[in-house]
Amino acid sequence: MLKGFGAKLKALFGMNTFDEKYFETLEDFLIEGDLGAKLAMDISDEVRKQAKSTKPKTQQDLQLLVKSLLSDKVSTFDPSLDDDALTVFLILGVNGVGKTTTIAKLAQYYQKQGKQVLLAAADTFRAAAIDQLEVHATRLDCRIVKQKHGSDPGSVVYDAITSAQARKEDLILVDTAGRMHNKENLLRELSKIDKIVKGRGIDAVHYKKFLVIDSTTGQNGISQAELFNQAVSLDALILTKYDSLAKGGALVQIGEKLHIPIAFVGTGETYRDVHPFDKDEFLDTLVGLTD
Ligand SMILES: Nc1nc2c(ncn2[C@@H]2O[C@H](COP(=O)(O)OP(=O)(O)O)[C@@H](O)[C@H]2O)c(=O)[nH]1
Ligand SMILES: [Mg+2]
Repeated sequence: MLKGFGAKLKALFGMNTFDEKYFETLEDFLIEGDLGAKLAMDISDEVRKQAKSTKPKTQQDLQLLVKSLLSDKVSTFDPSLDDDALTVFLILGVNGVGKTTTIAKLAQYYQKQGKQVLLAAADTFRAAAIDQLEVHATRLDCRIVKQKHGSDPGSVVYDAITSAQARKEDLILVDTAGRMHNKENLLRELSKIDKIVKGRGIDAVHYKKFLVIDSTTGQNGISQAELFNQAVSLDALILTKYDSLAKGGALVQIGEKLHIPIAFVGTGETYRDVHPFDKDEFLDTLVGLTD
């Protein structure tokens, strides 16, 4: 639990005694905060080293020290769009992480910037998935391209790009099926989609692959990111359900292991609840510098 982790760190920093027990407790808290055993050890060793030389005086000095140690592990993805080119965002992730909801939120986010957004219902595996996206499209007054249940996702993407190009729209948000979560399936489906996107003249700058991760799943998110990143090279992560008992520490691990930047954070179920990732704010919360 993220807030609990920050609060624990705070209490620990409050002890202000730098004995062995102190650093062991710090390490335990970092592990509980989902930073993983190795990273937790590295960080607490580094704090131990630096605490000797710099002698942090206040609780806040120590929080800032941990923050600075975590800071180079996490990076931010700039989600701004080009003014005069069509961009395609492929939204990937296992079932239930929040892909479809995030697509609806992002549609509104970019509509508010004056962008023409098109939704592509490429999760053709479940009929309900197409319906769900259509409900959002209607509510958001956003165009949607869909085919019938069971059709080829690549073909939906082809139709969407062709139609967006004809209408000079700005952004296509592609919903995908969560069942693609084994490497072979993923590779097969995505290489087809890749070919279609490139064949329609969309270059790498305007074609981004996002992995949606449910922040409440902690370590699971890391194995998902590893799997997807092996199959396709991910451009950025979107962290959902950050409003619930989030284990944001896993993000630091993903950042360190895979070097994937974070684009957005989802903080609830309404359309407004999506925000570009704010690294400073994220780290402040993680180490308990904010409440
Ligand atoms: N609290 C909260 N719930 C979310 C968030 N994003 C998605 N959800 C919920 O997670 C569930 C699954 O979302 P959905 O978009 O259908 O997941 P998908 O299977 O990946 O497309 C739904 O009940 C959403 O309302 C979020 O940021 N916060
Ligand atoms: Mg979905």
